[in-house]
Amino acid sequence: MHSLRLILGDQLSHSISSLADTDKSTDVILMCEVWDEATYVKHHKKKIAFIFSAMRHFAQELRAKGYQVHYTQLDDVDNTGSFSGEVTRAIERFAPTELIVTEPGEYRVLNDIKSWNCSVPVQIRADQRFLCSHQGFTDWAKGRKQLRMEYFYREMRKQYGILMNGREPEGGEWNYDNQNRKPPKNGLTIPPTFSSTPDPITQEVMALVEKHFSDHFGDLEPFHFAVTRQQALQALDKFIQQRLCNFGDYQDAMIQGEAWMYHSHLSFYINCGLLLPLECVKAAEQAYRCGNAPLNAVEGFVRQIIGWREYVRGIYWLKMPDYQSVNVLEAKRKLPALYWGAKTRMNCLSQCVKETKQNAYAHHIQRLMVLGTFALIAGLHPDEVNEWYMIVFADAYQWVELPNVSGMILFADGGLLASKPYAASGSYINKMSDYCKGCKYKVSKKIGPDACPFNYLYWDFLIRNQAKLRGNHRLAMIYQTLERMDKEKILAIQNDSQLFLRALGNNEGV
Ligand code: FAD
Ligand code: DLZ
Ligand code: SF4
Repeated sequence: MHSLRLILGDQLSHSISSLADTDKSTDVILMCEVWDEATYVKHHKKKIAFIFSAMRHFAQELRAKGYQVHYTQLDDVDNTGSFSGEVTRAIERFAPTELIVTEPGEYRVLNDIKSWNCSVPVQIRADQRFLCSHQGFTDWAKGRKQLRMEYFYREMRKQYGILMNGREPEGGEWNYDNQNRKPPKNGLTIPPTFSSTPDPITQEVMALVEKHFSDHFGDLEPFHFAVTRQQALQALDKFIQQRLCNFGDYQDAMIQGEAWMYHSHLSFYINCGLLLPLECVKAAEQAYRCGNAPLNAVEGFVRQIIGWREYVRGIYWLKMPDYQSVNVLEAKRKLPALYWGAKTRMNCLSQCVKETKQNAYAHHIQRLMVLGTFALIAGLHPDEVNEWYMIVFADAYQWVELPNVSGMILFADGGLLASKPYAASGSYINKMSDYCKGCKYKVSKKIGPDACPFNYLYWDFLIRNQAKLRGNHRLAMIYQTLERMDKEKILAIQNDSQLFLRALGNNEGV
């Protein structure tokens, strides 16, 4: 009895369940770069280079540990271009008695695997890198009217004993956001993010990406992501030592030209398996226990990982496949060219898209409150927005991207994930960033040709969706304000919005 073990590009963990109990003398590990995965959406060039380089380094590490690894490179002449094709070829070549794989992160790939007409039995193992199993999440969700992240998060804290003082949360509170989220102040010194120099493996992959994917969005160079576990551990250490202490305070802040702020920039590594979520959380807790980072920062970071990250994955598997077609607000608009870097006078969007193109990264508030809020209030179709988010970020996999986009930013699930839409006028961006200072539009103006488009689109969104949102008790005060607004102002808002959205739709440059 010997097995073939398939390891996917986001399963690069030595502790992955598909590697457990491998007999190194008989079993074969299969890894493959396939055209289908690189092009089912046209991923950012940096994302493809990152995944391929990390895969090749991982294969090298496995070989050094004595595993027999069969690795298909993208331009190998026999490469069939799909997982099923590569698995079929490997089965013919190695004649295993069984195929073993850890469940894929995405529904699309799981469906694909289940449809394979394999000549050997396929064993699909649970992905134990996540802290909450599918069954665990289903049990938690069962019978609840609302699936609020905050309550799920508390369960995770208790279950894993993270930041706990016996049965009580460390410091007496579960959440310290009232101390977080300060606007940016002048003179902050932000430590640079982790940076590595491309080695020959990465250089080879970069040449491959340039050759085959030059028409994909994004800058390939400079490339400085970690591509091995050892480098990813250095990136984690750098965050813990240099940025964690300010993570909470400036979590929501945006500064012109500062793409990385005090965020961790670890999602790429956690999502592809180079880092494990629990080890990141424990490293942060350790920093707190040693007095090297304040509780508000550490709790905030822990919540993102064992709270939000696990929660969105739970929602994804609970609600797929229907979740990928939700569109409760019936948004219809196509994605405008400015998301691909077309010139816009809106400085906030221009900055966030520019940084995304350079880095295959934008931090959470840029994704949520600039790129996301605009997509919501401009009424962009969820399919268009989901595809864009899948393409442009190096950490994007559907299990995490879809709930954040359709649930968190677009309210397309009708409030399953967020209790109200994250719609906002320009004043939020003005409070949390210095973008408005360099903008052609005036954030203080509500209507007129030089008024900030977020200002009138915000009200227009509420007016357009009144029938669906009026009953949301968290929007009650806003709708009362709208009811008191004089008719002329409402007409001016609608008129400006129409003109703006028409120009946006025609890609006329707004
Ligand atoms: P930090 O701010 O340092 O946070 C620490 C970690 O917490 C992250 O590395 C990540 O693992 C986790 N995390 C934080 N927020 C979330 C969240 N909302 N959902 C899940 N995990 C979270 N994250 C992805 O990993 N892939 C995506 O494709 C993705 N798409 C997003 C789309 C939208 C519209 C929004 C609003 C958020 C999205 N996020 C996504 C969540 C979040 O923005 C990123 O995880 C984060 O910006 C990554 O940067 P970081 O590692 O510096 O995170
Ligand atoms: C993101 C990605 C890309 C671009 N290419 C590959 C690939 O060629 N081979 C591979 O095994 N994985 C790749 N990945 C990651 C997969 O998309 C990821 O494993 C699935 O989405 C998980 O469901
Ligand atoms: Fe963005 Fe409006 Fe500020 Fe310009 S004025 S940067 S469009 S929020």
